[in-house]
Amino acid sequence: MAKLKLTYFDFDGGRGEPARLALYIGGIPFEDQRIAGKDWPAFRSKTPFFAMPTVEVDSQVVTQSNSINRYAGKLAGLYPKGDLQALLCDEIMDAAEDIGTRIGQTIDLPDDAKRKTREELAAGRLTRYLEQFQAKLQAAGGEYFADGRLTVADLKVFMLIRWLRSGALDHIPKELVDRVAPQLVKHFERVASHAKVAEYYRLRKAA
Ligand SMILES: N[C@@H](CCC(=O)N[C@@H](CS)C(=O)NCC(=O)O)C(=O)O
Repeated sequence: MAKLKLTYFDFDGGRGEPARLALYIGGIPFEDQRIAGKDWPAFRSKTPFFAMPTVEVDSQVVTQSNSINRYAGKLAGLYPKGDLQALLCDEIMDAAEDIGTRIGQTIDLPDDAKRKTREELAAGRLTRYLEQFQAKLQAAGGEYFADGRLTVADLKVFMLIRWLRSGALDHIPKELVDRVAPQLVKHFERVASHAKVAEYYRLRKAA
């Protein structure tokens, strides 16, 4: 088996976390390289596109979180084999990436612009995305987004919902998901209580 090194910021979330989780769930050995924020400016130029996550497969460095998620998902048995289910899985991951990127773009805005942009997002596009995620979850049977089982799409949405409900995002009400898409909260709880996901965070907490 190829030697894997997954590199991302040193926190349990964000674009790098679904692949970490997928590899852990699948029992795939990998080096979990975590870059502290203070080391990022020096590390940045070592990455192909000045960004993380990256995955090193033997000595080849590859970028793009959803590409990495698909790869990790295939290794871990968390990516659909059928073309249509794979399409559904990809759609959800890319939509989560779209809305996550829009929220991320507000982080460094000055206070007034941040408030305005986030309030508009919360009332408009973000609500729309959450409603659509919920509708697509329901259309897929209500439990998982694709293939009738846990896939990397569920892990990607899990991270997004955890972020939105954490209260870390000023001007985006942390109750928004519960209010507009309660089935996504149930989905979040379903993923959080998956035996390997729960074990992963128990071990992280103890580390
Ligand atoms: N399209 C890329 C975006 C990667 C990206 O922007 N990563 C952020 C962290 S989540 C980053 O490295 N930010 C640091 C910077 O841009 O200086 C992907 O999906 O992996």
